[in-house]
Amino acid sequence: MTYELPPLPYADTALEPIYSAKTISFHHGKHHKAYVDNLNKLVANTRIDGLSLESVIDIAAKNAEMTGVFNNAAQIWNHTFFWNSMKPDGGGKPSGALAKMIDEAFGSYEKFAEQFKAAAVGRFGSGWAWLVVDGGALKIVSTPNAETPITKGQTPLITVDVWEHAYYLDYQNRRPDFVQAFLDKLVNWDFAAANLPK
Ligand code: MN3
Repeated sequence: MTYELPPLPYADTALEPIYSAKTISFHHGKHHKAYVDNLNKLVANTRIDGLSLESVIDIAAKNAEMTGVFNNAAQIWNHTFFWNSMKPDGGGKPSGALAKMIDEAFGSYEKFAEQFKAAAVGRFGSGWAWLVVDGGALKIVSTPNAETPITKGQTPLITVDVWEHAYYLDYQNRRPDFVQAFLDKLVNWDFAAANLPK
């Protein structure tokens, strides 16, 4: 098997009670793992088997007949990025250079949070909300299904998964409550700062 499920960057209980071990066990252990298992099956004995995940995503994004490969590879990448976008005792306002960039781009942290939440809640069906750097500027974007900013020349800083499987066990249909909790108590600004283009 070429591609492996990356381990979580913390224990499965580390985000309790905001994000339960039960949700993580399904989300990482079943959903994320299924994308890995599917990709391994799809690329077995093909010319792209063994390429980096980013290369597979890039090639598949440009080939209409590779939708299945794209969906599974991009979902692996997006989920790994999502796990790293959270940490125990995370959330709240960032500090340092990132805080200054957010103030400059959005007016204030509060305005950023409002727009990020609107992007996450407003994504119809399944997808993702992201804070990205695009052409040197911070932007909030949302992508449907497996789509990912890395195929659009954007540099992701953080993401929140708004597929129902990401929050249903803990928040049922209350996506806005999940996104608010993500911003207030989970988001890992150290990871976001480390992703800023040098
Ligand atoms: Mn998910």
